[in-house]
Amino acid sequence: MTAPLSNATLATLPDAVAPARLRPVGVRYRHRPFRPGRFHRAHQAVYTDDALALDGGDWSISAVSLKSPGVRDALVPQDGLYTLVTLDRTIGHRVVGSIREVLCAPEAQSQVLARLAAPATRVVTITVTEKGYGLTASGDLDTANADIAHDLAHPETPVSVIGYVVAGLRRRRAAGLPPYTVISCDNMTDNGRRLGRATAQYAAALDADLGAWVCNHVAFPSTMVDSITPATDDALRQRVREVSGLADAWPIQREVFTQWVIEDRFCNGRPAWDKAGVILTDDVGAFGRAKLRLLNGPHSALAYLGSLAGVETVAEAMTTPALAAFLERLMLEDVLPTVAPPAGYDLMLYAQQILERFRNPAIRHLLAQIAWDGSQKLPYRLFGVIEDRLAQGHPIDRLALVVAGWMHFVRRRAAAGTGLTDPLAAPLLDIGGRCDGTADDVGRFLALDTIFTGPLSADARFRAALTDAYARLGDGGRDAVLAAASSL
Ligand code: CS2
Repeated sequence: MTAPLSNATLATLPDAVAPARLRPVGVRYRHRPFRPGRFHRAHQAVYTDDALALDGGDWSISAVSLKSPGVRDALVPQDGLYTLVTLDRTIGHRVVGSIREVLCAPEAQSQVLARLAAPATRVVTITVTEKGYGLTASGDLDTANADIAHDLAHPETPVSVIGYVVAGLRRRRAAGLPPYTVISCDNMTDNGRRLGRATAQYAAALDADLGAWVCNHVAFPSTMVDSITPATDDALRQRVREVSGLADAWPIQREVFTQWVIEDRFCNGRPAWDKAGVILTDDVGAFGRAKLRLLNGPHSALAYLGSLAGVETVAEAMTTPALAAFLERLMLEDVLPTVAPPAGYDLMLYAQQILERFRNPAIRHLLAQIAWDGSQKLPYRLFGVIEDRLAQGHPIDRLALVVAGWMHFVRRRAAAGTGLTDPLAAPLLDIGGRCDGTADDVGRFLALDTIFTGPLSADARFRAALTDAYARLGDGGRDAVLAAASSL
């Protein structure tokens, strides 16, 4: 039997796998991420590992998952160690050692709250995906969200991420301790500002003074995070076992490219992330918008149109001429003119690099993975672009084809009975089940005011373009989709 990866077996790792820096026992817990899932371990934990290797310091990560015990069960026996595999022309392997503790909140609530209240905890990073915050489409606290409603009624036994953050802050304030910095690492426009506002709203609903303290003392820097990170599969586990000679229950794979831009606003110190390549800046908004619009929006376009066309991965979609050419036109002609370049950026080069990353043949990034949570992703990724193009009087045919592609995707999933991974799966499948392939379908979707809010939903040009695009996609099968993509 292959021995498991752990502190005890680290020394047996071959040279090809850079061993993690061994840290002294008793290190203080200063950095605490929520949801130490795939992306946290591919990204923030690696930057932190690099910062520790380059700068020393006594930071380390105490990781909390809010729902499932899976990561804890995999990583605790491995002393928090795991293998990162980077996929490009050459494949890289390294063991990451910045995670010192993994807690599963539902089973260790008092421990999690104690960690949050500990003086040594100084930064909290959050990766819970768009749906995990409990925000309305306009970015306020969604008091109708079941977890938020629960926490407002039971603030000392929270279940939501905002509930935990505020329970920790409340204890710190009562103890006269400084707050921690709270860093959202999810793909939302102005993620820090949104999180800060919703957190302050939640805190104020519990206690007006606490709300004011959160507003005045807690830093919520906005961020842009980027690294394409396909889900872990058995092939990856097998590869790691072969290369390292050790069994890793949950290795992580990602592309070599990685980027983290953080607004330079911390209220209680930070690891030396700048030494590890993190960009600290006063204006992260431009970076975030460029990435959301030029990478995530096109990703979602491939996810829906590609899935309808029977394509499985991003790289495969990029070798399907009709889809690749459509994507390039969408990015360069529709999206790029709406993006204000971050300082020093050549947007054309940035877009070309993204296309190159999508073509990376070493990565099997499943379109089905990107297609998850469309109701949460599309508004951030595409609706702003559509609004901007309409405001400038430009056609939105290609952009509308993507939204119509998502509608067909939902309709076909409902018809096939294969379900949908989306917090709004129930209402979406209900609508999908009532679709009859006519122009009325578009109206059925547009009636969903949890997604289609604001001026766009009432814009007759948007409705007309969607209706046209929906018809263009015909039955939503491969031939119709490729023909539609080629026609625009
Ligand atoms: C993707 C992103 O799954 C998705 O929706 O668009 O996770 C994307 O891979 C990352 O944002 C890249 O940084």
